[in-house]
Amino acid sequence: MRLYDYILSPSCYKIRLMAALLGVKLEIRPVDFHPGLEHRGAELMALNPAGSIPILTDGDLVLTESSAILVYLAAKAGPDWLGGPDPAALARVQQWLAFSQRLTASLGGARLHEMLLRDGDIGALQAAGIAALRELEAGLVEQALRGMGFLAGDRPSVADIACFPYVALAPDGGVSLDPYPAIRLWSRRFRSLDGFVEMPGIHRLHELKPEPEPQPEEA
Ligand SMILES: N[C@@H](CCC(=O)N[C@@H](CS)C(=O)NCC(=O)O)C(=O)O
Repeated sequence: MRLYDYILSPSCYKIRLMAALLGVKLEIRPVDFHPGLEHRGAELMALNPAGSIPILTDGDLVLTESSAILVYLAAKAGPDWLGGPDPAALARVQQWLAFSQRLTASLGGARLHEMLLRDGDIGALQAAGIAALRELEAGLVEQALRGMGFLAGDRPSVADIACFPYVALAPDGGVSLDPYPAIRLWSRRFRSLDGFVEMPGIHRLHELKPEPEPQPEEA
């Protein structure tokens, strides 16, 4: 499977993270997103007329939209990540997958504005991002009251992967995560998962590594 990828793209990172957590190997095809705008050139527009990455190809199959790609990888290599058999959990996964696109538009837009000097009303982007973060915080608090640590259950799903990167990178767009304790706990939980991989700006939670065993004194 080949991923058209940009290292600083949170949407592409979702796919790299999912693949790593599933143990799936991807062929990475780097895209010169910035400054080259390669994703808007003829070759990539033929694969995705929407002019966005990630794009995943698997043989003749061409997939666009990060949420669809996450579902594809999970269905192939780790169906537990799809939300399980409970209809409510499955629906909750779909709800958060749809919600994740609001994070992309708001927090992602603010990040592009601040980091790549893209046009846009930064105040409006940040305000929309804050509204989305408040919703996410409320959702995670509700889940905690049900005794669940992730968006659709007591284990992570594609919904968590879809929401996590733009939230973790919110400060790049000038939006602080300080007011959201449930989000920060969820992010810590996520960053300590086995198989977690990093991207620039999102780091593994080293603090949760076990304390080193005391070494016997040298004779
Ligand atoms: N709905 C798309 C959005 C992906 C997205 O926004 N990708 C960014 C890179 S992080 C992009 O390609 N943006 C096009 C542009 O800004 O020119 C998805 O989830 O795959």
